[in-house]
Amino acid sequence: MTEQDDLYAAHIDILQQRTREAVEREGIEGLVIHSGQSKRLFLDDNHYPFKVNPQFKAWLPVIDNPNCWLVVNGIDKPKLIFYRPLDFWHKVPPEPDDFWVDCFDIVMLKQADMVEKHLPYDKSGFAYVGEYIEVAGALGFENVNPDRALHYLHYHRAYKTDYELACMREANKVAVAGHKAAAAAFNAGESEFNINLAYNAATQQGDNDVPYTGIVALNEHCSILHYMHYDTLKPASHRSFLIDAGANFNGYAADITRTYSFGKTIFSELISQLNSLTIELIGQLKPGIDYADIHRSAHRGIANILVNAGLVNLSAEDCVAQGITRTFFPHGIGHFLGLQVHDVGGLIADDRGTPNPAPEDHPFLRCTRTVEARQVFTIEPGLYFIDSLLADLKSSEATKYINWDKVDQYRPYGGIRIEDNIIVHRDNNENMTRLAGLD
Ligand SMILES: [Mn+2]
Repeated sequence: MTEQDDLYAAHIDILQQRTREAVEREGIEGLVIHSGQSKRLFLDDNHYPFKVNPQFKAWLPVIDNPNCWLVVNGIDKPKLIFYRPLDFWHKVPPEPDDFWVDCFDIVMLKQADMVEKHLPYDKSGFAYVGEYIEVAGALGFENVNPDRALHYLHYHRAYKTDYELACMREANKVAVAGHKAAAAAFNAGESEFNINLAYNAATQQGDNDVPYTGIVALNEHCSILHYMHYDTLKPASHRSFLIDAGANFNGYAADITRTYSFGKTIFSELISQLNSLTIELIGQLKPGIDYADIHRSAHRGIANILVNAGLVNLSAEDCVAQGITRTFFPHGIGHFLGLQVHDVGGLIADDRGTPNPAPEDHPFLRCTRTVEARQVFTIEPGLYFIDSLLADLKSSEATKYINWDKVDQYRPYGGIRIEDNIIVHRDNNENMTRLAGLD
């Protein structure tokens, strides 16, 4: 057995225990987990890129194969129904022969609509877990995506197994190679489109392979939080570059952001201060604290930077109290990371799914959990010059505290975000992004 085999076998043991508890709470015998289906475009014969059910890829690193099924009850060896059609039009997945195969009883499925004979005969004891409710109905499942079981699985998914942590370290290494190539392309004066190509080439992952659409923004575009356009034209000058881009390893995500200045400018000093804040906030992560406290702490840090840069004529404390930091930092400080880039379970208080929503004054925060060992977070403070939010600030009472000439000097740079991926251990934090060699 290799180390990977050991880690993976232990991962499956933990999923089995969680499944056992989830099905007992639901009062059923087991779960039937559907990988998904290929979705056709309206009035067309082409298909959308396939995105696997995360509950399926939690079990095995098969992320590109629709019409597969898992039958699990937490006791018996999991049964995998593996789709392998006779098809000369498309690439057929190879016969399973990877490190994970020994953990499953595998049966092959040649035709998607012939799955019935491989599923439990009496469906009343099983719940369907997947997106295709009409398929579940046609197969005779009455219990679909049961809340109690899913809440239990989602809550506990926050505690990553050693196998999952190993996958996430690898995803960070792949993404870091992409970030380095992208920074070089920016310094060479490339367009957003070509910078993205450089990222894809270095990661060997295409736009449909990465866990989310990468943000590759030059100059003012850095102020658009979810800028998902790749401009093919080079701008007249390169001032700033924000890249929020990840990578996928065995179905697990990396989610990294960096911001660069072209040469030494007033903006590079701001980047360096935000970088220090990122490191400081990561240092505050530890078991027992409330993740939302890191978010509040980030607002104090942003206030300090705004005051030091002469953007706001107030004490840092008053800057936060007046709500001014929310103009410059309008998103959450981070989120769980794992099988999904914004991993589930961040806004529930317990494994029954009791809601624990974001605080009213910080509605975009994606995690309110108590920080514990084995959780993986992003920490991603930002500082932006967003025209619409600045206009609101200008027309508010607080306008008198703002040094608008200074604000205008920074607007052409757009904004900054710096995001690392952190494993919280009992005694220390592991910054996977920095350890993979990205400053
Ligand atoms: Mn993120």
